[in-house]
Amino acid sequence: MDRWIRLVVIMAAIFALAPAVALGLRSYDGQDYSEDYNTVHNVRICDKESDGNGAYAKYQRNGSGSTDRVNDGNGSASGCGSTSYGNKIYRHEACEDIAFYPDHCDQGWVYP
Ligand SMILES: [Ca+2]
Ligand SMILES: [Ca+2]
Repeated sequence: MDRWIRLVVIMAAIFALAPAVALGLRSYDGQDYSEDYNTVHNVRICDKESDGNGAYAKYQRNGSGSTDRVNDGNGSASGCGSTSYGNKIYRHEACEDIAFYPDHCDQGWVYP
């Protein structure tokens, strides 16, 4: 196949996938991730590593200058920690709490 046609096909496939990605934007810290849901009104934090470091998400809501935090209360056991419903989430990021060291946030802020 001509390489330009191949490129167009690949680009079309990427655009076709875009709406599904926009439903919940994730910020990863290793395998742990924060994710918005409920049309960007909530954030969940999912601890996916049995590393003893508690995963949490930092987030800000539209109309609020403050940064809040939600923990995955049961660590890497199944189930995620979630915020309550509120103003739309402006940005969020997944981090983990590391004893005696600065906390760790791989990917940084995402803006749903
Ligand atoms: Ca972790
Ligand atoms: Ca959990």
